[in-house]
Amino acid sequence: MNINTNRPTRFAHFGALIAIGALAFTGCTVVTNEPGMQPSATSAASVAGDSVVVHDAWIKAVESGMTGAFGQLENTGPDDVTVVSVSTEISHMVELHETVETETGEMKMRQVEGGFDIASGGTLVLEPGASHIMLMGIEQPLVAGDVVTFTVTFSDDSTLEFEAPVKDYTGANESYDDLEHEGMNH
Ligand SMILES: [Cu+2]
Repeated sequence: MNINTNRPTRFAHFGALIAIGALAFTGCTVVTNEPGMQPSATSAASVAGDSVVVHDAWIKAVESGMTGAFGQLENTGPDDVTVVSVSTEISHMVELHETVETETGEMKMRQVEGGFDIASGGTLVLEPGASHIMLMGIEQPLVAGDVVTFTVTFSDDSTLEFEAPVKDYTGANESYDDLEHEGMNH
C-alpha cells in the first residue's frame, strides 16, 4: 500500500561496499573495517519519509470542487517529523487543514500553520470534522473505487507516497461541505 520513494541509506551502503572493493584491488596495504563494523553512512539521521507509515487512507467521493483526504500517519522513527505539504495529480490546490471551534460554537477549518507535527512514536489522525488534507478545484468526478496517489513532503525534504481509495461518505453528524473556510471570511 505504501510506496516509499526514499532509499538513501541503501544506496549509501552499496556505495561503501564498492569503495572497499576498489581499494582491495589496488594492492596497497589497506586497513579494512573489522567485520560487523557499520559504514558511517548508515548512522545518519533518520529520514522522515522512511519513518512514517500511512494507515487507512481514503478520500471522499465528490462530483467536483472540494473534498478531503483522511487516514492515520504513524511516525515509527526516532525523530519528530513535520508534514509541510501534500500533492496529488487530481488537485493543484491542496492544503493542510485543521478544524477549530469559534467563540460562537461554529466549526471552521483553516490552514494549519507550519504543517502537521508528528512526534516520534505518535500518530497524526486525519478525519472528517478534524484535521484533514483539503483538496480544492477538483474538475473530474471522484467515484468510489477510484484510487488517488498522494505525495507527502516533510520538513527535511524527504517524501512519502501513498494511495487512497475513494469512498462515499455520508456521516450523519458531519456537514463537511458546510464548513466555512476561515480565510474566505476575512
Ligand atoms: Cu478543509
